[in-house]
Amino acid sequence: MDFLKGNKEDFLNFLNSINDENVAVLTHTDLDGISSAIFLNEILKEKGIECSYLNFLSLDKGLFSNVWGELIENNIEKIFVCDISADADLEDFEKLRKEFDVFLIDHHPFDGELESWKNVVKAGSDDCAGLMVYELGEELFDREKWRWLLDAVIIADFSFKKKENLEKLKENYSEINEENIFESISGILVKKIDANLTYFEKDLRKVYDMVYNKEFDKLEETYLIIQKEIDSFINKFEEDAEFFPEKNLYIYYFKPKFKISSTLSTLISLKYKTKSLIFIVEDTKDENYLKMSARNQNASEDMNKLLKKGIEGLEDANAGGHAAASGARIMKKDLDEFKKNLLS
Ligand SMILES: [Mn+2]
Repeated sequence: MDFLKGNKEDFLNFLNSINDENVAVLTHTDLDGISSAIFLNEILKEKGIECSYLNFLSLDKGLFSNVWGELIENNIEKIFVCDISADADLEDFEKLRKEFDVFLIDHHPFDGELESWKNVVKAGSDDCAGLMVYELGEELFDREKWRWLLDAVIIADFSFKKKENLEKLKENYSEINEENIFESISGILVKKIDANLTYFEKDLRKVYDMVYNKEFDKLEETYLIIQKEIDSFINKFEEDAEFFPEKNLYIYYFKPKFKISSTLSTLISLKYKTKSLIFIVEDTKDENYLKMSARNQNASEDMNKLLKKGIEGLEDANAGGHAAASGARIMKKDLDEFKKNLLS
C-alpha cells in the first residue's frame, strides 16, 4: 500500500517508544474503526503492551474533549487514534497532541496542515484504516488468523473500489465482483455486523467484543431482530402510509425502535419506483423535530423541489438533496402545515 504521509517505520518507532506508559486506542464507530482497533490490539499484545483504554468516537466537534476525563483517570500517556479524520475538530486534536503522545492512522482526506506533523500515517480514502493497520503491523501479528476480518472491512468500507483491494478479495473469493460482493460469506458478515452497530450504537464495545471473539451466532441474533423490524415496516407500509393520488405520493410516518429509516426508504422505494415517497421519523437527537427522507427512484418528480415546497414558511426547517433522493428536517408541530404545502 502507498501511504500519502508517514510510513511503517514511523509506526514501529512509536510502538517501540512505549515502555510502561498506559496506552489508549481511540477509534471510529464503524467496522473500519473496530477492525483497526482489533488489529492494533493484537499487535500491542505481541509486544507485551496492554491497552488500558478503548473508546469509539464519532466525527463530531469536541470528540476528544468528550473522553478527556477518562484518559486522565486511566493515566493515559500514549494514544493511537484510528480511522478518525483530525479535521473533524482540528483544534481539539491539537489540544490532544499537546497533552498526550499521539499516533494517528487514518485515511480521510486531509488538508495541508498535517504536512509538518509527526506521528501521522495517512492513506488515500480507498484504503481503509483496517487495511492500513494490518499492513503497518504485518510482521508483528498472526495475519492469517485475522484474514477474515480484513476481507470484511475491505467490503464494509467499499475499499474494493480500488482494483488492488478487489484483487486481494479474489484470493479468497475468485468469483467476487462489485455486484455479488455483499452475498459473499464476508459480505453477509458485514451486513450482520452493521445491524449490530445499529442495535448497540450506545455500547459499541459489545460489538467490538463479539467481532473480536468471533461470536457469529450472537451477531446473527441481532441481525435477525433488525431484519424483522425492517420487514414489519415494509409489510405495514401499504396499510399505514397515506397515499395522495393527485400527487402520486406516499407519506409514511413510522416509529422504528432502531435507526433503520435509510435502509427502509431504499428498500421500499425500489418496490415503488414510479411513486414519490416521503418517510418521516422522529429526530432521535431532539424530539421536537421530525426527519424525513424523500425518494423517487425514477426521478419522475424532483424530490428536492418537493421538500423545499413543503418547508416553505416553516420555522427552523431545512431541506436539500437530489431529484431522486432528498432529505428535510422540520419541527414536529409543523407537520400539518408541511403536508398542506406539499399538496397545494
Ligand atoms: Mn474508515
